[in-house]
Amino acid sequence: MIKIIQGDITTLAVDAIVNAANQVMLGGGGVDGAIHRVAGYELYKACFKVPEVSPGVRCPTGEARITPGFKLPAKFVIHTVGPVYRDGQHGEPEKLAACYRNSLALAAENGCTSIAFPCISTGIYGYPKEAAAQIAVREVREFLFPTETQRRREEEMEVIFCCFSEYDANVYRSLIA
Ligand code: AR6
Repeated sequence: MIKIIQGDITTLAVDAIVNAANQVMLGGGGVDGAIHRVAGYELYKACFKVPEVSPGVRCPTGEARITPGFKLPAKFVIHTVGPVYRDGQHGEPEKLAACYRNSLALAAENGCTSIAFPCISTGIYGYPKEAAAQIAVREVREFLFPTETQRRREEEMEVIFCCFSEYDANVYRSLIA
């Protein structure tokens, strides 16, 4: 099931909320800052323990890592790193799609039956909202209702697009009639 809500992702009592993090994974502005503030210092410590894959990089762009949610109502935080938008010709769509795919896979691996996404990359990283939403919806649909032989996840996973603004929520509503 796909749901669109407008609100603050840190208030959602779901199995996993997704964080639009950066490669260092130690907090930042935007939704990342909000998640760390509510989750508390334990989240910082858990992120710090995530091994670096190269100096200063705990999560490369497009990949995802999981931690507990600590003081959040959500059980887990899935940290993913969206692409910084340049012109759309530098692999940004593929990287953004990978964020959704890898986050959904990690949620499923960890037994989650509900997951909420913010509008990854569309804040500080500057990804155009409509284009980003199209990718988000396409990837979630592909995960929930695959066309080929893969398992349908429709009944196993509730996916929430948690939009901070009414504008963003309307962008998603226009894609999910
Ligand atoms: N709940 C839901 N959505 C939110 C919240 C919230 N509490 N707060 C902001 N948003 P951004 P990015 C929305 O900038 O573009 C950080 O510094 C916001 O309105 O948080 O992927 C990281 O550390 C927008 O729609 O993430 C990285 O360095 C969306 O979340 C960098 O920003 C994403 O905006 C990542 O930039």
